[in-house]
Amino acid sequence: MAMFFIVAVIILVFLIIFQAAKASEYVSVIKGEEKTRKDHNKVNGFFMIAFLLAGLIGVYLCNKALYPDTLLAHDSASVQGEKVDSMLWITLIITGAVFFITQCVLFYFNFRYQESDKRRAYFFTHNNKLELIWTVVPAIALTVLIVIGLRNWFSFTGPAPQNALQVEITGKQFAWLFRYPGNDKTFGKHYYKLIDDANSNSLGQDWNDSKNFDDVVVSQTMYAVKDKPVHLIIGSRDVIHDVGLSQFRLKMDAVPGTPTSLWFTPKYTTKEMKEMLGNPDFQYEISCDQMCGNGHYSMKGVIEVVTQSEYDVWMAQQKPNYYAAFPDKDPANKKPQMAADTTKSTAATVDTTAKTKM
Ligand SMILES: [Cu+2]
Repeated sequence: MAMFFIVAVIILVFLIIFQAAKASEYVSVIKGEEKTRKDHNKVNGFFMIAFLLAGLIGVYLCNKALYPDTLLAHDSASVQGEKVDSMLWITLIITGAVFFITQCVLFYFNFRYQESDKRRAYFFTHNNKLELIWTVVPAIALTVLIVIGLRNWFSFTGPAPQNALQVEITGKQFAWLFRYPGNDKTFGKHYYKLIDDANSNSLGQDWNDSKNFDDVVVSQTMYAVKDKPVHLIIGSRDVIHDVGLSQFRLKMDAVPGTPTSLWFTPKYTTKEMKEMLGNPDFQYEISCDQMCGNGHYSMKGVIEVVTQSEYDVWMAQQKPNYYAAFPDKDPANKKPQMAADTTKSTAATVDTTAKTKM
């Protein structure tokens, strides 16, 4: 029933518009074409000003309503992200000013210089000076923006500081895997043909390389330290993914076969962010920013930013992936074995003693 009314209303609105247009056509025939056009010009001129005002008020209201949901409402969570924010602000200020001026002039001129019997339009063909100005000024502005952007880009993607925490991050359909280099601070070799999920080798670590023996592999959540640079070495197991770090204002493609890298310094721990935002569920999120398949939406990773001492406690609890692939090499698995042997021998001794007594 409701649907019927909606369709009926739509048809009625069309009929009214059609009839109004027809009526205005008859009026123009009676009054004369020229007079009607002049009247319409005046009305349209006022509409231009009304549209300008309504548009500017609309832009202001939309901004006011949606701004809290944008990233700019919160401070960047990384030192490098501050530079990204400042670039965004500079771009917004320049383009915003140009938008405001050109839109005001566009609509005001339509109103101010509408057709009039008192003046004739000036026929303007070409002006080299004007062409030069409106080419050179935007070119200089864009060059400045691009130079600032490139300087920042080369800094984030260039060599990381010496003390940086190294983390290798690998995207796969549909999860993130993180590898820490262990005590030797060196990642072991890995090769895609060695990938074997069934035998705890999701990154294809080469077990002939002893540097792999202490490498720690975790999934879903990676740990980073506040105020300590993190160097991400990014790769992919299958298709192109993208490490999206919105709170840190950075992102980088994860490309199979071509490692990319990025480094940044977290400014706040996860706990501090929870308090600052008043959101107990806050998490630093790694979103996949590249459409990578039907599970793309679920490819969420988490970065837990903690203090150095909390990180040390967490790292001490992690086991190298080598022990997951070869449990018999794990010293923790050997101890119970030895304990069992001791119990057995004690039992045997008791047995012998018992026999002797008999
Ligand atoms: Cu993805």
